[in-house]
Amino acid sequence: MARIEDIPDNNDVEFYRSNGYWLSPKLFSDEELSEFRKHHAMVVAGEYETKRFPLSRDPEPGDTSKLVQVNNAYWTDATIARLVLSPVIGRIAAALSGVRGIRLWHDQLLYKPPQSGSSGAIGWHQDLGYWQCLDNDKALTAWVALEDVTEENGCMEVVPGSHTWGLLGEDHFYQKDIDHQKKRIEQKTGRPFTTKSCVLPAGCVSFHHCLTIHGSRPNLSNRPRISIAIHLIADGTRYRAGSVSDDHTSNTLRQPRDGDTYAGPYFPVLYREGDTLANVWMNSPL
Ligand SMILES: O=C(O)CCC(=O)C(=O)O
Repeated sequence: MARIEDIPDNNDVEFYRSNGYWLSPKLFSDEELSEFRKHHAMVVAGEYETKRFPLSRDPEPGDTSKLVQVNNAYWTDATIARLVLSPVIGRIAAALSGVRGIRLWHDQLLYKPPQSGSSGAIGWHQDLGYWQCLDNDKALTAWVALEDVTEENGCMEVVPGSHTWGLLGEDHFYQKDIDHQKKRIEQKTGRPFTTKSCVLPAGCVSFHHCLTIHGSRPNLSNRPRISIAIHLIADGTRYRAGSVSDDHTSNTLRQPRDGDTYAGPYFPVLYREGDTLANVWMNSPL
């Protein structure tokens, strides 16, 4: 088994660059996973350990009848913060996207209820469609499976290679009829839309490029799908004013001016080239 320091290797990086996604081996121990699941459940229930609220959430605590999304859940809970700011995830993300440092853009804790019906589906989209305020396309997402994620419980699906198709303007996170949407994108691009299911054992992480088309189907199982998406940007990424994403919630944290770098405590560093594990944490004030 590869040592964690040797992940990703050159083949993994090559795979990510050609396909726009990559699935990691298990990065977290069973003990860590059990802690993460406990704190994930607390956040879903609205029990905020730090007494701080997340940046946003939908629906409010108490309602788990549909997909629950909590943005910047790491503000609310120290254990979730340890996961979201994981230097290992930062180092892997930097290697895959070929950058020298990685900052958090925002996190998104997800709970897809059992037997979700179509309310658990996530429409096909490219993340950059929502992040057009970023001045580059080096952003990526680390999606952490806290339980085994399968086709039955509505794993994420990606369209390999679609990160090279450009920005399509077809972003419908809340679209529930994803097969209809798929046909429309096929007609628009004239390209075959083949998907790959990101089936992940608990503790594994999928990484996807911000232009990779992805979405997911309902949870057909009797257990919730438990995960967290960690959205990441290259250190040095700047705000590009005047795009349709000016109102992205991360821009409401401060009033950026065109060309401002996303930096400071709202966009903590997960990893910088040359960091040791000890000083990564020094660089990551909450
Ligand atoms: O959780 C899913 O099925 C999709 C998540 C997603 O859209 C993302 O992480 O960017």
